[in-house]
Amino acid sequence: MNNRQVAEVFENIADLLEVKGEISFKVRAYRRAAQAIDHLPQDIAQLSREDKLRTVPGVGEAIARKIQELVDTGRLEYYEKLRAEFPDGVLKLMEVPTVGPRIAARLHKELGITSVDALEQAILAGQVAALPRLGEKTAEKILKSIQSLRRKDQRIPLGQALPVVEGIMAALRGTPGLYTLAPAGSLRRLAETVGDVDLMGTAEDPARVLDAFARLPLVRQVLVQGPKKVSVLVDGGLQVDLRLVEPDSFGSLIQYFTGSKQHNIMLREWANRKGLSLSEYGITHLDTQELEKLATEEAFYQRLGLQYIPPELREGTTEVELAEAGRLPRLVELGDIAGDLHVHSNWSDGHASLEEMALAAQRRGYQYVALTDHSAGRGIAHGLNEERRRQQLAELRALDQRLPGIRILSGMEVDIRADGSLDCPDELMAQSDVVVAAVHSAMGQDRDRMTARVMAAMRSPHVDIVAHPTCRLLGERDPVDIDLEAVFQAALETGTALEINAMPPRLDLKDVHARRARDLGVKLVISTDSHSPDQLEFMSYGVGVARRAWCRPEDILNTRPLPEFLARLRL
Ligand code: DGT
Ligand code: CA
Ligand code: CA
Repeated sequence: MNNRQVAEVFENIADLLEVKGEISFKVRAYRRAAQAIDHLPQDIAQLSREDKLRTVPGVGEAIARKIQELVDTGRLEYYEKLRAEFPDGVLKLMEVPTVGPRIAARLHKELGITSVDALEQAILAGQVAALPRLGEKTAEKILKSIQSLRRKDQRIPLGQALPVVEGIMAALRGTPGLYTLAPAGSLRRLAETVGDVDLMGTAEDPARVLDAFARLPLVRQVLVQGPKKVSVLVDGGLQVDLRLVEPDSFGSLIQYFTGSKQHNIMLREWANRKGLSLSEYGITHLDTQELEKLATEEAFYQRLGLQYIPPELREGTTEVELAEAGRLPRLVELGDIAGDLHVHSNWSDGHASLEEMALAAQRRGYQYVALTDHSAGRGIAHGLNEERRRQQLAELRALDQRLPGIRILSGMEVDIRADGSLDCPDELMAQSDVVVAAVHSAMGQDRDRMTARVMAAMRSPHVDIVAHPTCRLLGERDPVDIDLEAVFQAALETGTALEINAMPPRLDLKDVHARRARDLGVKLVISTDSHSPDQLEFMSYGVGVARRAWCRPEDILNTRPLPEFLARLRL
């Protein structure tokens, strides 16, 4: 157990004792110990093994014994017993930010409330406001924080949140006296969904900027307005917080609020061991208690003696240790992408001509693009039969001759039928530069059949890439049941590449799966699956997934120049 985890147990004990109405010095003792452990420069487990726990301020005989039990066994009998005295819901009540132990205790004792739902009902029925010394205002505040907690459960796909945030930033950019404005939180880390949006900034006149923000036309409701921070709900239900600070501490602010929480915890523990304590205000030197402010995030990480850690890597895995060793990878960037390998035209279910799609790719500066209309089996997608494919191929070749500076590859998206066969004659696939295979039907198959089905397609010598391998649609359709580990092995054996589909509702492979595939050495491509010219822009979402998967340019096949790309695709 690490220091944070041990500290958390003692915080919970203090909370529960307070709910129980225990004498306050006992509660305070646990809180003080939790605090001390949380800010301890040394490893608590180590101190316990060396029998030096009593050197920690606030740790007496009784707490020392509890720490020892906790780090030796991973559990604490006293804590388990204490927890058993309360229905689970009471601890849950305290997850509502405005409900502390004292209020939780009263809600439990005086109204018999043991769940957040019941609390909401009681507030709406006026029971909470009627409690002595609680009142209308507190009840209202609690209700608001319950609602905000609920909204956080309904996470919004990045593809919906990002355009809204870009709109807000563009609208605010001209505000007089605004110096900097930047997103933080999960949005900046390009997580696939966001709970809420955290914007950070600096301004000459914060009040004026916060006012302008609260008055934006898309703001539906102002939740909280203070001198440094405003929280609003915008159309579509997204919560957006804007926080402003002095320019000299912007670096620590944006670092803190970019998170992730796990990254911050890991970083804080690491810093504690160096005698430093981190917060949104800066870096505090524990020996002198002196606070050092940081204007930029680069300076923040540099001051800690770490390589700059890109936001996409800040998930609390191995990024801190690798940054310390100077071994973070150079992550793939949008500018590294040399071509798009999954693009549709109005020959199948796309909305634009081959030429319009090719021109859009050319405008993006790509060296190549594969036009991959559907094969005939895709009835609904108006797939190409042999005759139409021949006509389309002629047009593709003419286009390739005509357009300078970009190579138009002739591709197909071939359907993987329920039995694992491909819905396209071998000779048509053989004439294609790039064959993308994908599942579009019978998605309810069990794991064994689905896995065998995709692996069968990978064994075809014509299939170069498996597109959107799990078929999930964020918030709409669960991934198919498939053994990805087996698929990765098959990809290695057959040399088939797997796609990171960049369509915002797909992002498939997703970050953690793409990272695993990358670690195994599976070939990866990033493609947009565009059905209109503007959708080629989705490439940035796919690059975001690849970055979260720790991919370097060399891990992504379509960063390679054309000859190398074609050679490696066929390997
Ligand atoms: P979200 O909004 O659920 O998609 O995820 P985030 O990561 O944006 O989380 P959010 O909005 O609750 O907080 C923004 C950042 O603030 C978070 O990534 C790290 C930091 N933060 C928030 N609460 C805590 C905390 O209790 N401890 C630490 N160390 N950092 C926190
Ligand atoms: Ca957030
Ligand atoms: Ca937030």
